[in-house]
Amino acid sequence: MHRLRTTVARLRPLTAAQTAQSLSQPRLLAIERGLRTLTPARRLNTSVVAEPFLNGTSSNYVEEMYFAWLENPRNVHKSWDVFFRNANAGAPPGAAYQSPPPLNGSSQGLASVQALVGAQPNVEKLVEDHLAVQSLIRAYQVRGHHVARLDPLGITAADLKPTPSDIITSHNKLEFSHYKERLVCTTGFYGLAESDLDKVFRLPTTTFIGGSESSLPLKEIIRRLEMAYCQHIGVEFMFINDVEQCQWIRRKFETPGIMQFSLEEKKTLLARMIRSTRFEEFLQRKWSSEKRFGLEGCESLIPALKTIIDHSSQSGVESVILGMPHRGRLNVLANVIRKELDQIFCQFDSKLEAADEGSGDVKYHLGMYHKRMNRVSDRYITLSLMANPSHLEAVDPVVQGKTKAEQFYRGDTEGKRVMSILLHGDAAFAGQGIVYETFHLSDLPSYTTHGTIHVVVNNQIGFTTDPRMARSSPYPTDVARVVNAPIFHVNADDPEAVMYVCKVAAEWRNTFHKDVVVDLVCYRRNGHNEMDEPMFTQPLMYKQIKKQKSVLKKFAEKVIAEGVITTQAYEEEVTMYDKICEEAYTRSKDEKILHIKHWLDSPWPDFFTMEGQPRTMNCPSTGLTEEELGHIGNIAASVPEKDFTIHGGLSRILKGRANMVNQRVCDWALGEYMAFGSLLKEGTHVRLSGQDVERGTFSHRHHVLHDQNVDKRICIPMNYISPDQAPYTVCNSSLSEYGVLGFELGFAMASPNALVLWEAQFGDFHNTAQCIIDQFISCGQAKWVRQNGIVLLLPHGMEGMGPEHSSARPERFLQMCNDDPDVFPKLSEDFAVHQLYECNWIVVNCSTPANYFHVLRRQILQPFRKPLIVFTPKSLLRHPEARSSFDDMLPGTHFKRIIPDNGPAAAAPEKVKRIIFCTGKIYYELIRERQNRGMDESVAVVRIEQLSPFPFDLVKAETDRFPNADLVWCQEEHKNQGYYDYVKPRIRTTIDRSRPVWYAGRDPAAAPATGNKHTHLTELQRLLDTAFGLEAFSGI
Ligand SMILES: Cc1ncc(C[n+]2csc(CCOP(=O)(O)OP(=O)(O)O)c2C)c(N)n1
Repeated sequence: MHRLRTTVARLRPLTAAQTAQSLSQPRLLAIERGLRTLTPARRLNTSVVAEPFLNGTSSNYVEEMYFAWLENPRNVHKSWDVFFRNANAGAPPGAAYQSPPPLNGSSQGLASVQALVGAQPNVEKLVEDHLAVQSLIRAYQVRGHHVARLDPLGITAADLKPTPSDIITSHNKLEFSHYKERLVCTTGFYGLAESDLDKVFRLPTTTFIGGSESSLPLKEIIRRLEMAYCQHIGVEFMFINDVEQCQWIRRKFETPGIMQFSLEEKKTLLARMIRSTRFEEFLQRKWSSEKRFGLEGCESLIPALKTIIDHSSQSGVESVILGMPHRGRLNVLANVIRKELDQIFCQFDSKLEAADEGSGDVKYHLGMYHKRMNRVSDRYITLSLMANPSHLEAVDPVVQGKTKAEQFYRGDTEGKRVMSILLHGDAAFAGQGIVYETFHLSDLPSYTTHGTIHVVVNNQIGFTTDPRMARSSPYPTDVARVVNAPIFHVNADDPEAVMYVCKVAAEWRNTFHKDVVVDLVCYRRNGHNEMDEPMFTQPLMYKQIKKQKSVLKKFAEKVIAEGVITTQAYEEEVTMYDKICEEAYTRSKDEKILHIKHWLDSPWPDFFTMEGQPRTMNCPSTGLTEEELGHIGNIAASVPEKDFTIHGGLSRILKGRANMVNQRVCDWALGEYMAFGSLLKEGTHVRLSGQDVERGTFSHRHHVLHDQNVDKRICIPMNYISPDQAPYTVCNSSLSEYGVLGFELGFAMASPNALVLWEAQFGDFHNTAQCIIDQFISCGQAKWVRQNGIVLLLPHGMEGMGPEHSSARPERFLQMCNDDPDVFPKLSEDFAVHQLYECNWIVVNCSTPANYFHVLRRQILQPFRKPLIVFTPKSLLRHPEARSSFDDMLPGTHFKRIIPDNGPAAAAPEKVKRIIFCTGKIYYELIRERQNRGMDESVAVVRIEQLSPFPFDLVKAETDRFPNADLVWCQEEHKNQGYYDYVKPRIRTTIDRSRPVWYAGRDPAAAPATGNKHTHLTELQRLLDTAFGLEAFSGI
């Protein structure tokens, strides 16, 4: 198309002599992307130059045509194509030329010419034209969204790219007079001519534009395609590799007259637009200098969400879980979730005191849970908006996890009753990797929520950054293409189009149970927040925005003109809503205190008292009977089916387990089995998720047995413990930490009666999920008064494996603990449980399988929920000494916060010269070294198993027991890492600073461990020398 235009533009008169000269020489031909030399392979036959219609002025034109034809026969009109073909085929003078087909579409003239070159004219042309029409239809389906009028401001092509050349490119050309121009463009690509406009073409089965008709004139085909794909909706779906799904979408957008609304629907839409718009205006009037991240410029978000919810409720959805960023959040709370307006307004009152403990959070981060009647479906529906941090998109996997859990507990295996909706900003959707990680969970069996509806508030700016600086993809939504999610772009200034795509999105999810994206292309009327001046950075955009009529105004004018509502009725509706806001404002003045509890997104009503307190402050024994231990142990060692062939190596491992059960001992994996198995038997769901957790990174767990002869035939013995047990879920996850940990956190949020564990492959990999740890796990309760019992299993230990794979960074977790290092707490009988209740999370490093077993069980048997961080061992998994007797797991036994030294040192405590406090695996190195040095009586080694909350009471008991001993903290980690900075001030507070606390461990370092095995061993020996060198600290 462009090529042809260029050629014609260069048309200029030449003399006959010049013409002759130019024809006989190679010439330069300017082509689109630069200048290149072209020597025509074929020469214009001299006899043709003698054609009667050629003369001095037209020959240059002919020449241009000829070169264009040589480049591509489609560059020229069909009649020229035939002419040059005939001429080159040796047609005699005068015979090559045939007059072009008449504009009325008759192809007679052309047919006779084609006969000359031996073709079957009608058939060939017919086939070509039909193929061209098919290509044209397909081009609209594939690329119509490029030219749809998506931007309400009309200042940018929403996808940032120039208009494609293979479809009709002008949206305002639905009148016949414009067809000519478009067909000139189209001709180059498809070979269709203006004369074809009235020709009737058979429609392929891949289009629904015909409605009940199977053929249409080309003119009508184009008109209908433009209506379907190039108006205010841009549909991106042709990348989906499923014919049925593509057909479904085509039917939804192509069927003539499909986008129609009843009078009632239009009235509801208007009412929703009024609420959305007037809510923001009310806030602006009352609190003009408060940040609220208003929705102005995308007011149609509210009817969009309500449409999705209405249609989902009609199809049987009972619970919708939403996650969203700051933009328009208060509006969503007010007009979608239907939080009481006075509760929202009183959040603006800076004088109100907080009723709840903890930090609380700003109003545009709080969550909400609400069950209400849906007026459209006449069914109850629960809506919850998850609380979230400022970190954009971090809530995405959390929403997915909570949704999955709700589906799981309701037995909703297909996602028909519970669904999620995620809202996004355009910059965040494109920029944040967690979006991608979350998409990749969407189709995994243990993580799918059977389709999420994503709604992007695409205001074409991120804070002050333009899209062209914010992303490299054409659309902000391109990330969704990886999971074959259809993407519906829509001009948010057209509320009817918005409503329609939202209806289709809800139907899509209900039909295919797959993700779908609604991209609301809109603008932001104010700055990033209400205080910001957008003209500093986007002057032209904001000049345009200032001129932009509000969407409510435009829509109201439209429906009033259509007679849907009178001006008076419209104004009354507006006044009525303003009055609702005013009355709520007056009521909000009566509020005396702020209750964050009223903003809970995941209440656990049966778990707590009415006041939200634990029902008891006791934690029963976490031990099991001998019989239970034996039974679970036998299951752990068994292969349940006769004809199930397991790997020989695994048979040996299982036999080893059976031997342990006979000997009444547990290794680490068996201790874990006992904990999980017993909880399941007691009715608690257990879910273990993470990379390669089914087998265990260190090949110690083997919770899923694989038949060696039958593909995908597996057995999970843990699910055969007892007929009425709770189900066990163990699932290898995608290779994501941020996404999967967020997901499990969300899963744990749904119910307190589940042990949900996430295991890092190696502990240090948790840092790619740092946002979930920092923003949700460590402080979630403080900010949002909601508890969570998630367990993090973080393999940790210096095994000479290099800087990576060694440290789970205990120092980071300990640094975020909220217990005061300088205050010795008031002791009481139930001190241990109170301490747990007060803390923000529990950090343990167990040295025995029994203690690991107890701490996992305590997680469920304690009367409240706290996150639990467990530094788990690697070499201890198989260490012969790191085994526990069943005696340590029987009824009456508990988790040991510290394990005192009960060896020879304890027999004569006054003779003990040193207490070495330590945690985790270094204990085994210390006791071996102590034995080698014959110092069992002079040095006591005390294990602190629960680092946080710090066992002040028990540490005090140990320091009191050995009054003549000096105190050493020993760790294998570097001094600026590990536990030292956390334990040292707490031990000093415990002993009232009466003795120094010495350090035996590696020197400070930047990396967590050395990459050199020899250095590793030297460092280890040096720290052991220090720990047992009784003179090591004298004179310091
Ligand atoms: C992870 C993260 N990085 C940076 C920020 C700071 N920030 C807050 S809003 C914003 C712009 C977001 O733009 P967009 O996603 O388009 O949403 P909009 O505010 O335009 O609705 C940024 C960068 C943040 N909140 N979270």
